[in-house]
Amino acid sequence: MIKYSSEVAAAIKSATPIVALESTIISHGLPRPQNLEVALEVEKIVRENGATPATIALIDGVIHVGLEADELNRIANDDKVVKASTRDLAIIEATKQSAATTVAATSHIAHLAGIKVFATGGLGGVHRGHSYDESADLHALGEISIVIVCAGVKSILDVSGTLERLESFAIPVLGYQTNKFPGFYLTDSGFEIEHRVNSPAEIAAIWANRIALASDNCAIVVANPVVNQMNPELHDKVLTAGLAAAQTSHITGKAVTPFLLEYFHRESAGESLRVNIDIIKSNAKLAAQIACAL
Ligand code: PSU
Ligand code: MN
Repeated sequence: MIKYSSEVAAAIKSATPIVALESTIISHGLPRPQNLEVALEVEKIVRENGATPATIALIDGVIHVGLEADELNRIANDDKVVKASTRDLAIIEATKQSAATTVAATSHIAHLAGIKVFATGGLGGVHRGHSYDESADLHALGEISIVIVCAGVKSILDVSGTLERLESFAIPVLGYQTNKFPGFYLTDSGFEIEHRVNSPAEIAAIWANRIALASDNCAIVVANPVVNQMNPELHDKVLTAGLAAAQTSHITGKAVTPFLLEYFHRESAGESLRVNIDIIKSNAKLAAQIACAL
């Protein structure tokens, strides 16, 4: 049921490290034409750090683990590409649509393919003011054993509520060289994290221990703070206006996150875009290092 790119197929055969990459950030998270440039650059960073990139998506109903150049181009530029969560996968396959996969869906497919490390920008979580709008990312990560490298949860979310839900699902959260939970566009969300790790080797040791102990079968969240953060005043101003705009425009369901990200990129005059690109590049690098250490 899975089509592997030639590069990923070779990596599986030779049992060399692989990093899964999601595709919703390409189709629905970043504007054109930067989205394709960033997707290619991120794959390059994974290679330069000793691992093979496996960008995951569905093309004409077929699950792809690793995309060839024309396929990546399609995910970046075809308006018909939909955003798929885990619940959509069987439907997209049956109806032969093309879809980009969220953190939830990408983790599921990566796990099917035996990939242990995954890089994204920011996790989905609990939305502000809507306790029933909770990303399926959280539920998926509660059930899938994978290391996910992110810059915390997106700052458009209720960060404290999301941290509580991560605790409910018993998902371990590791601060990478920090005890401050990162705030996606911001280096520090204002919340503490108990556990700090300082190297990929330490993460590999934790991974080995949990297997030996059979203690947990869910994801490990590695929270990697962005170095050059967005101006916090600009961030808060755009966020307040964006949340109000989402409400007056009656944006619901899976459109909420893409709407807010696009609002940010437009209203911050590219400042949030710069930071989002930094985030995904830095996370891809760390994910490759972790994949090698595992
Ligand atoms: N990180 C980014 N940009 C994104 C996403 C993550 O920097 O666009 C995507 C991921 O695919 C994540 C999704 O799973 O946003 C969350 O969507 P929702 O809130 O609808 O679950
Ligand atoms: Mn939602």
